[in-house]
Amino acid sequence: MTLLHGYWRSSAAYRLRIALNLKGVSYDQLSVNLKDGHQREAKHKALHPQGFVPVLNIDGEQLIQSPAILEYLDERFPDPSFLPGTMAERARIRAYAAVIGCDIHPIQNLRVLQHIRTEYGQDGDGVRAWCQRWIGDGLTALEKMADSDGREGPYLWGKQPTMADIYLVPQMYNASRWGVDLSAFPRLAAADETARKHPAFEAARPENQPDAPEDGH
Ligand SMILES: N[C@@H](CCC(=O)N[C@@H](CS)C(=O)NCC(=O)O)C(=O)O
Repeated sequence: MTLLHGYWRSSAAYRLRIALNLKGVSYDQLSVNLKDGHQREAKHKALHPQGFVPVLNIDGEQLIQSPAILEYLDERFPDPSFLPGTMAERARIRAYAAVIGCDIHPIQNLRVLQHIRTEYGQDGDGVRAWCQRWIGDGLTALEKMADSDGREGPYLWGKQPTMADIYLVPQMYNASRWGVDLSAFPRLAAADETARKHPAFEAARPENQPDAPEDGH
């Protein structure tokens, strides 16, 4: 049995839902309520020492860290490939993913935002300004990358979804949540819109998850 320990609004869990759907792997979900702090409970920390989601149980293994899990899934189920093309092209697709996964997402993490509130006295506006600043910075760089690559699309890298889209769509969702003006990123917005219509991405959307609250908050 494949079991995803995640949370409806977690970007990193969202990546894995998209990936599992693209690979046609069926899975059950176990919700770890981040809002109520269940990720910090001993039971969850026994699975993930950082107290994060996602965790994936697959093939009798227990995997953590979405970048590592995405690579595992791509090696285990090679078709369709998340990293098509030459070595240099694959490195470029990984670079798109890394801008989001290494540089944008970690500083929007719940525990970081909570720390900014409690230790640095920021209110909702302060936290929002932080998110907008750093998400905007990262997306500006990504838009420039997409522009200089000049790929035809309709996905971020080409005709099929790749690792770049798996990272992009959850990050764009998160950016909207923080009120980032996405019209400043036309290439990213177009790729995001295309990908969100794909059934694998559609089924992975936060609001379509069993643990999503009815009021969407
Ligand atoms: N690098 C990790 C990051 C995982 C991560 O940041 N998870 C967030 C949700 S998207 C989390 O569990 N946050 C809990 C917290 O900050 O307390 C991965 O990609 O798996």
